[in-house]
Amino acid sequence: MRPVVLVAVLLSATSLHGETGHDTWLRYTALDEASARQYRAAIPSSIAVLGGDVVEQTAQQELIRGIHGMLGRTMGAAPTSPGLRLLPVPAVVLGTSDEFRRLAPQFTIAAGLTADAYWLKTTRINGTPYILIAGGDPRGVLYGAFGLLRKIALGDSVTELDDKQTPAVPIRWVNEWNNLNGTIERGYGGPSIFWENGRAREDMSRVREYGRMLASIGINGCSINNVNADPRLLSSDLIPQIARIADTLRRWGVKVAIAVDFGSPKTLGGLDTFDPLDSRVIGWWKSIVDDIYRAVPDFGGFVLKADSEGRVGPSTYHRTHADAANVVARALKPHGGIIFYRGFVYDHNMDWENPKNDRARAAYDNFHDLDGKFEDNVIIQIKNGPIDFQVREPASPLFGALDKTREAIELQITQEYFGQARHLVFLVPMWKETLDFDMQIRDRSTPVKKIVGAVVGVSNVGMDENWYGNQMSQANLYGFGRLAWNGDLSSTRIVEEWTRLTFGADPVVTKTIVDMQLSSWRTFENYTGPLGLQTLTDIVGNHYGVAVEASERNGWGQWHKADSKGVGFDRTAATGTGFLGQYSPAVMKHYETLENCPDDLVLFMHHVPYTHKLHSGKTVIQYIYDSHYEGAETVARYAKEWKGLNGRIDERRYQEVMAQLEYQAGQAIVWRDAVNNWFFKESGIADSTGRVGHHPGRIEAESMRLSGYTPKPVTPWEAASGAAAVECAEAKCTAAFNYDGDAGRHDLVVQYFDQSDGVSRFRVWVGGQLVDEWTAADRLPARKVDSSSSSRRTIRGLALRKGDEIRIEGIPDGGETAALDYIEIANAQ
Ligand code: GCW
Repeated sequence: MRPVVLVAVLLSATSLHGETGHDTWLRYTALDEASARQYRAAIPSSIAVLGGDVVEQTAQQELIRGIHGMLGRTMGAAPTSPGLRLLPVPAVVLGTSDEFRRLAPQFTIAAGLTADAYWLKTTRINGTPYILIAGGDPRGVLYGAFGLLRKIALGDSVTELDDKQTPAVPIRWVNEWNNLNGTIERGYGGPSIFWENGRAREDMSRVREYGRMLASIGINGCSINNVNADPRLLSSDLIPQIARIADTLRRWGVKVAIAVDFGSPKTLGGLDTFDPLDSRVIGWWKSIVDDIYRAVPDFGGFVLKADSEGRVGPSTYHRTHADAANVVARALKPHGGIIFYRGFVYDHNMDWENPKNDRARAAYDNFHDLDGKFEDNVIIQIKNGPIDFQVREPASPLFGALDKTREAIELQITQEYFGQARHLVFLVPMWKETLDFDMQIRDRSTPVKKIVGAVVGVSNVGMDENWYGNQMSQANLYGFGRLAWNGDLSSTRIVEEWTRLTFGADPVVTKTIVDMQLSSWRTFENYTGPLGLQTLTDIVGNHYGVAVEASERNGWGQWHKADSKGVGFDRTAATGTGFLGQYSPAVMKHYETLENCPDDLVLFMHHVPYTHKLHSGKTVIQYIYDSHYEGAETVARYAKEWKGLNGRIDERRYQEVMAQLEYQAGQAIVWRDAVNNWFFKESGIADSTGRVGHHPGRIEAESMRLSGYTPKPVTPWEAASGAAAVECAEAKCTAAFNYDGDAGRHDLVVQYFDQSDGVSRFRVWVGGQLVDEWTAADRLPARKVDSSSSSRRTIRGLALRKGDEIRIEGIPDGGETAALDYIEIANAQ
């Protein structure tokens, strides 16, 4: 019989980071004394762990840390008899169900605890109280410890526990698109926590902390490099580096995986081929996989992006995706490894003039015929929608097309097409729509969440103290983990949990943040691409700012097909690309006719005239105008509401989110004007309420008295008001005009451009008096003068008199031209 393991009480150092966002939802801040007293009465002060597994040890340490933080109590090791059996003293007891049976048979453990599942149970034996944390395996024990700590942090009762939690799917992984040089593809929170200068970082502390975050939400695997994979990952030099990362994450129950390049047998292995049916290639994969498992015995497996966006794949040898997946799968299988083969395969050189071409069809067209041909350790990893993480898409039809093949859903936590962590967008409500999307296979209710056996999220955290570059974006990782564990949790519940764990129990704070987060997806959609138009961003560039036509007339296939007469993509089976025919008949019927098709996706599925009336009764064009105004107004409201939290939230996080929301409010106006002006010009149909193209109080920089500044057209034209900006090519330039409105207090908005290749300075004078100055030093993803660099500065409560001269001085720097778009003057708010 194995003895009860005694572990020295380890108190982790209290966080040195304060409230920077670094501690995420795992702050364990002290509860108020009354609550702490109640919990101290309910929770025994001794702790025992039955197993010696490192993950169980982590569970114990985490409990000690959390209880100390929240209740101010230092837990001690439970006393044992000379045979190291538990003495009848109140205790929190941790172990797997198997360990309980063998080592502590006095406790009856719930039946059927599967891998990763846990059971929290209060019990008494001869009057002695215990809290049991039983797991189906060591990982379950760790998840149980986090589960108990979450209850305490949320103020839930722990006096009568009988809570059994089983994850909905066994595989819950994150992918990190990190490059060996430390950059991250589509990462917005700073450089990689894993890699630096071609090697694993010396200091693994952020990796360890990330492992803890992942474990706390039930994530059990992490792929640590970009799916646009560098073949060097598999080199003998790098495998020990992978092992170091795996060693760090192991104690958190997180398996390490890597993304591989399909051409590796040739580029790295020195073969003259990477044909998956060639015996030398088969042998190469086997031997490389054996090498990895020697270094990392619990290695998770591979992610493979092949024949997509320039990556090589089986098509080079006229082989199928099944051939490609299987050669790798067979090498992994003896070790228990899996391969995620990405369903994100499409031709990015499609002929846009052929009306039948449709990127949305690609995943289904590439994979459905291969159903049943994959090894059983192959999982097809399918993006939530058929295009690419757009602001709104239907569920990918491929989910419903693979009866005999394992499937994973891929969600994107990093906000590539969602404002890149500069905009607040809570993605859980959108993910839930996909998970609940009913594929109606053979006329039976078949929601996507019942089809998939794995949930994968593209996370892309970085070295920034708050991990994502935006405090609020952490809610997406938290929500991802919670949903992967249980797809039935409501968005409200998830975001309430997150908010209270992250910002504390103040109900005003909770309500404000929860309302904001829950409405944020719709808000973002409203000012970017409503009605299924998709994110109207720079598709061929940074995927950030607005560029309505960037998606058109190129091979990438993110087309919305707007012209002077109408807009939208006919994907019907009857007259369009036939995409809708890839769904079951019941789903197809729902979208195939304009009568049935919901407004939210109408332009994704149909091409209609601008005057087409939606179910809401509005015309398409008026809806586009209205939603953009509504979206921009809602963000302005968020900023106002956040102001109301001043003093209720620690200063640093308050200020950071305030600045972010104010920026977003300005950016939403850039989007609003660009999209509306573009559709107005194209359709020639006026806004029925007269807002589009009319901006009272706006003075274009090009119309001011310029000294040094020169007017320049902006591309695309809709990215700047009046299609132009003024740029400064001298040491210093000014733009001035005389105010001719009413006297009184006013807010003055300066719309300027903050390019990434310089730090310009601006100064504003009114009537010869300096009223504001700032530097354009933000980290925006644009070297150009365009919508991505467009920024706004608001000078509030200025006293203005008729005739006052308002003068802006710009001092350029580096490649940045201190460019100005316009000034807007409105009554003070
Ligand atoms: O959304 C697109 C991104 C690419 C990414 C690709 C993919 C890693 O713009 O940066 O490449 O998806 O998912 O493979």
